[in-house]
Amino acid sequence: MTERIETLPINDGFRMPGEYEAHQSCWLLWPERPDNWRNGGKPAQKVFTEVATEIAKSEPVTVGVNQTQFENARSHLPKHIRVVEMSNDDSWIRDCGATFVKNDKTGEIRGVDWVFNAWGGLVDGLYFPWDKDDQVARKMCDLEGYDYYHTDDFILEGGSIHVDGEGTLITTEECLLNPESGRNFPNLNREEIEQVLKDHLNLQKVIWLPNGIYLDETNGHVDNIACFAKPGEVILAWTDDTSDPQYELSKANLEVLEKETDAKGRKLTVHKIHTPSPILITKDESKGVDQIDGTLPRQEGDRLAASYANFYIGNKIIALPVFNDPKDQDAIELLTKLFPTRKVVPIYAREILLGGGNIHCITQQIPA
Ligand code: KQY
Repeated sequence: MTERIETLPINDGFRMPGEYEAHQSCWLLWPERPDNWRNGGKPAQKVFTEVATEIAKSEPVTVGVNQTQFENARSHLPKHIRVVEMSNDDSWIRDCGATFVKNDKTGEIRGVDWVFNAWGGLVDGLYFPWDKDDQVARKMCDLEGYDYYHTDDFILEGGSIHVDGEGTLITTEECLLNPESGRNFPNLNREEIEQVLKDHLNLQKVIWLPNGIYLDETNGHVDNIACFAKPGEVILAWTDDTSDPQYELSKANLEVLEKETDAKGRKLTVHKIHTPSPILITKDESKGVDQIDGTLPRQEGDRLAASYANFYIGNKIIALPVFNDPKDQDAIELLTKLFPTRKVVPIYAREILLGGGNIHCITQQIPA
């Protein structure tokens, strides 16, 4: 059995690597809940299978699945993908799974098990209960054989942070400093929140973007609006359409990024990745989702939080969500230029988007 460690990663010489550093493997969770995924999760399961299969071409993949779906998941997923029974409330392993840190001197990996409360608990959470999700991080660490740190009362989802691996983290005020989001603020103030992040991920600098993507139900996770392409280079979701509410949100973020320097004192280069045209839930899609008291409803005409920034950086691929939009091609070209050693694999991801997130949100890497 693995052990819970009571010290802090920063004092033990562990840091969170950038996603573009080498991975040992990747984890996903199998989608099924009918009040979030339409038609009993069947269309989403097809896309999750595609994402897992593409990622598995350059790193081992494990998929965690509830007992009742084990046979079904096993029959869909290729043999070389490991399927393990793991109780969960939904399939957002970026958020409920462990964040992994590495000691560069010894090569040792450890997990960080944050408190997960379904994006806001009883205040602003997206479903109840979430106790199975909250155990996922710990179970991943046990199965992989990694000791883990636990934050007793600090709530965090992995999709609300991105690191450059060299001491810098980006996040959003909309999520981490939102007094109505049911997380740590204002019980902890900005400096205290920064300190927990610095202690657990080994950081010297936190960059606060004001906003996430328009109407993101996670309270503006950074992984839907921005990420690092490499140290010193940030990709920012953008639109030139000044009539789109996204314009002001992205502009405010750009102003911060243009003024900021990172932990190493570098000015940041910003690459704009243009959002697709607004994507709305259709009547058919809405009808396919069970309406349950306590779960965020999916209503016809609601705009989805679509963004190309929500991609996964695999060892040899970029798993990129695309939407059959003219901007798909721009995103493919930009990422091909920014990640020259990786193949950009476009995956039609509307079904994941309908569940409230995208490819980055359903994946979690373990560093090599
Ligand atoms: O974007 C994410 N990181 C997760 C989205 C969760 C949506 C739950 N319905």
